Amino acid sequence: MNGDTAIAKILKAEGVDWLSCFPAQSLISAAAEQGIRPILCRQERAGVNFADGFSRVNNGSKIGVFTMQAGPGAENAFGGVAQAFTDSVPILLLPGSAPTTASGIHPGFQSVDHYKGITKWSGYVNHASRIPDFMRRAFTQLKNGSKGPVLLEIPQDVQDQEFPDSDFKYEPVKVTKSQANPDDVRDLIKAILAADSPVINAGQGVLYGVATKELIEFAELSNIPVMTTLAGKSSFPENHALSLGAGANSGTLMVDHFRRKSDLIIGVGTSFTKAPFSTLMPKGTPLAQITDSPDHINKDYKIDLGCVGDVKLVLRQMIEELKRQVGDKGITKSAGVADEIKSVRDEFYKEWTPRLTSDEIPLSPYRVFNELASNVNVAETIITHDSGYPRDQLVPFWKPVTPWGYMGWGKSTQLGYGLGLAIGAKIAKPEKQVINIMGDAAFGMAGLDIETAVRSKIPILTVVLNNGVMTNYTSPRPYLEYAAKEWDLHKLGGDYTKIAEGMGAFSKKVTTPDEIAPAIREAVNANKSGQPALLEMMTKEELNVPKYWGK
Ligand SMILES: Cc1ncc(C[n+]2csc(CCOP(=O)(O)OP(=O)(O)O)c2C)c(N)n1
Ligand SMILES: [Mg+2]
Repeated sequence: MNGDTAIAKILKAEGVDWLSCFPAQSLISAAAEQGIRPILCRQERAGVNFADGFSRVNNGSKIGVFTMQAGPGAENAFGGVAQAFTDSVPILLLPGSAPTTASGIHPGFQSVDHYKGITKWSGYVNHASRIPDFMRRAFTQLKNGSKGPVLLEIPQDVQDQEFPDSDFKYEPVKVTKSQANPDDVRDLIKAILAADSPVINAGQGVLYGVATKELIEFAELSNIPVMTTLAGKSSFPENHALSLGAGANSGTLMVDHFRRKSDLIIGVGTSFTKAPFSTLMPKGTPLAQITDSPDHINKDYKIDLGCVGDVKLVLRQMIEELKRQVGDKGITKSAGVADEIKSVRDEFYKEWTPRLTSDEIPLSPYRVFNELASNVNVAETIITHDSGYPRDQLVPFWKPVTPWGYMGWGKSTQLGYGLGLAIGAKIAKPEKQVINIMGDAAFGMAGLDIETAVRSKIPILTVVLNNGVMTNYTSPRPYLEYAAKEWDLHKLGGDYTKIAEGMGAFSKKVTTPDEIAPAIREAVNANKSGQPALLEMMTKEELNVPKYWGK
């Protein structure tokens, strides 16, 4: 067999049943011959984003794969891979490469070198018979330990190279997991019992570790309120009495109230990464951390108590240890905590309900989100934001109740990423209503891949908040202040309803509040009939976001 067939057979063996791609790349046909559906994107960054969204909502148990040509294809995918790297998403990248006889010479783009800084692991395959070994290494990196993109650079002559069928042996990689040191778990539980106001901060490790059930059990047993990180949003149901919602750049008053008074913050499945879109932990509050990677401990914060192991297994250990120390009924001392959360939540909604129910024209983005939540089945929805104000405004108010009901992202936050994520999520979970919310600048970066969704019958709903500007890029923020005054540099134009229609999507422009709900219902029906949809909400530039920290 040749190299391409070997790769395709291995992908199939690893459970890959579709391939995100852009030609010229001979692997695409070879994969299709093995029954792997190719989905062709309009540009490589988006193609990488499809693979990314797919891996996410599959908890990394199924891997999104992207393949592209040598040179421009490999170069143009860079942004998507960088974003997946910052968010630690396991995806497999298979760029083409110059023939082995021409590699390593300017101006050839040597992916294995250039991608080194934004992949968890990368390899260069110089002989077709080595493909099974390299693919085994790649899938081992993808499935085990901390997550991240993995790249295998395979030159065209190696893709074409024949080798004996008898040299082809491949068994899918098994996932290996470990528990934490029992002494660490004992000390953690002792510290939790000694604390007056502990708070759990749940990260995306809970989602990837499929540990929501265990997290709920532990939170209930210990009566500890749960906030999530941005990437961890939806790892704990936000309709639960112990839920505080998410803390990102913006977040809820409940997160602020409890993080301020906490005397122990327990990070579960989080790297505790300091980033512009994560909530800073209060200075001086002791931190405990449960993570599958020792590299996370003491990375950005001093960690007082660490437990390294698979999050689900460690939570089980914690449940057992808590019962051992206090009995099967758990803790009763902080019985009033749910009431306290409720009263802060009431205060939070008292402050924001006028915006969530606003009749303003142009529309308030908050009203749009509120109408969305009332007109879709939240439990059967996967939603994601885009960068800019759509993220900061959606995160505090969308209340996911199932794992991956919200795809939170953004260590880096590339405009337009949410559209590709939504497409990947819909490929993974066709039965779900998948929605991406994007600003008008974000649309400009990625909007043409709606045509991919149409052509490939991936019916997602895109909501564009068209406020005609990049919010807050003029005064009081300094980025464009003078340039905006002189040149209107923050203003954008475009009729996104017409553009979407031109790509074959259902589309509608919404200008008044009473039109929002019927338009959502029409769009959802279009999705149900297999057609992607775009709703262009004519919104105002809304500067207010719930952000209590830093005040
Ligand atoms: C690729 C990329 N370039 C620049 C930025 C910085 N950035 C963040 S939000 C934003 C403007 C977003 O405007 P829009 O999409 O219209 O959303 P709005 O905030 O107006 O609702 C910019 C330029 C980015 N996130 N990504
Ligand atoms: Mg805008």
